Parts: sequence; structure tokens; C-alpha cells
Amino acid sequence: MKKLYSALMTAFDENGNINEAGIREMIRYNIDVNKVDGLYVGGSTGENFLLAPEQKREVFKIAIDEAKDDIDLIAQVGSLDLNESKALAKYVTDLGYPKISAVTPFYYQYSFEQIKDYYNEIVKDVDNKLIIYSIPALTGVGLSLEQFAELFENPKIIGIKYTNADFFLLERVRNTFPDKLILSGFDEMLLPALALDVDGAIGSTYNLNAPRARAEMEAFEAGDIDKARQIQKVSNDAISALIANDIYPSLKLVFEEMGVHAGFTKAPMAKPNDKMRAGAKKIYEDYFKD
Ligand code: MN9
Repeated sequence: MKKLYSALMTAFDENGNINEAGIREMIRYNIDVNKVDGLYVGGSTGENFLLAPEQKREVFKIAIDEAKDDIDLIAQVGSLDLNESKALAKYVTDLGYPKISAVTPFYYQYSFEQIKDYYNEIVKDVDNKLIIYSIPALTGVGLSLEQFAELFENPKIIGIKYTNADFFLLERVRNTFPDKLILSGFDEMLLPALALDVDGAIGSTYNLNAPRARAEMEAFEAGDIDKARQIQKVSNDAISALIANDIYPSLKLVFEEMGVHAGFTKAPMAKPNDKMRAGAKKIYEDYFKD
């Protein structure tokens, strides 16, 4: 069975402080209602790159404390500061996270040799397995088939969170590395990713839309492509509406409509205004009210 992961959001108060109760509510909702297979903690959706080092640790601690062994957990530890990434890799491994992940190093332009050293350093001193987080649209860093092959020479590097619309490369990667874990990262392109035999998906919108994504995966596996396509169409109507309304605060506003206290995004992410609130209410009513 293909696996479905929500990218965990971080609930903040209005001043960007962590709201622990809100994070726990979102985790419970994902486990009890969405019935996801796992959570990706500390990713883009978690606003991780806006967090202070101690806030990252706080989120990792809360998430494993709430989720325990009930679902799979992947901790994204990549950071601009390699020493911090290494320390976080150790921290989450000690907490019991069964997998880590790291975004490709970004902002400065690194050679592939430097990128490779970064990954090998992160896993060097920890007894854990790592999934490369590839998201070229946000990092500006794209990896080629040959570069993935070089990274996979390290046996601790076991897969890719593939957030990329390059399906040619996805096909090459899937068929070159049949035993690697490939998790698709663009929710709006779940169906073409399934067609190329990814092992599952990780995404922000599954926090709200996991039941549809699960139904789509089941239809796909049963060979009912028409049904899978119809479900993807409705999901994409919802995703388009979320993006048009500013996706990060809107995911939280829709959660609030559902009674889950997802709180605020962290500045410089947008503070909700009346128009955004009205938009989120409509998205809730159109797609997520049962
Ligand atoms: O990685 C998410 N990516 C970002 C996962 O947030 C940058 C996706 O789940 C997108 O939010 C989603 C909407 O574009 O596919």
C-alpha cells in the first residue's frame, strides 16, 4: 500500500511563539480523523525555516510525544547551518524518530561536491536513515539522476521527498532506484506521481484533504483511473482555492473552521485579514464540511 503523510503545520500565537496545544490538536486530527500513515515534521509547511533552533527542537519533541509509535515520523533537519543540522539529526534520533530528512542546502550556490558533503555529514554520526528533500522551486537547487545516484552511494540515504513537477526525471529516478523510497511532494500532482509508481506522498493539503487523497490512492490501486481522476479534480479545485487565498494561513484558517486550533502563521507570513477569513470559510464550506 502506498503511504500518505501530512506535512505537519506549526501552530503559533500572534507573536510567533509556539502554541503547543494547537500542534497537539493537529497531530491528533491527523492520526484519529485523517488516519495518515505518517507525519513530515519540520518541513516547509511547518514554517521550519522561520524557526529559532530551540523552537525546532520544541516542535520535534511535541510531535513524537503526541504521536508516539502510532504512525511513522520523518524529521526534516536540514538548515543553513550544517552544525545545527547535525545537532538536530542527533537530537531527533535520540528522541526516537525512525527517519530524518534534509532539504538541499540553499541560499548560497553550492557545488555538487559541497551538497554531497552536507548530506554525508548530516548522517555520519547518527544511526538513522535520511530522505533527501528536493524542492527546486523554493531552493533553486535541482539534482540530476547522476547526482541522486552519487548521494545514494551512502547506504544511510534511502530516498527522496520529490517536490518537483519534472516527471521525466521522476520516471528516470523511479526506474533506476526501484528499492529507494520516493515520496511525492506536490499534492496537486498526486495522480501523475502515482502513475509513475511513487511509494506515497507527503503534503500540506493532506492535513485537510487526506480522506480524498486516500480514496484516490485506493481507486488508483484498484485500477479505477476515471475515479482517481475525478477525485484529483475536486482536490485540485480545493488546492487552487487555497493557493488563491494564500495557502499557509488558509490551511490554518480552514482547520479553525473545523474546530482544530491551528493558530497563526509566523511573520513574515501573512496575518489573516477579513477577506482571507471569508475566503477560508468558503473553502471550508465548499470542500471540507461533511
Ligand atoms: O512539500 C508542500 N510544498 C510546499 C509540500 O508547501 C512548498 C505541498 O504540499 C504544497 O503546499 C501543495 C500545494 O502547492 O502541493
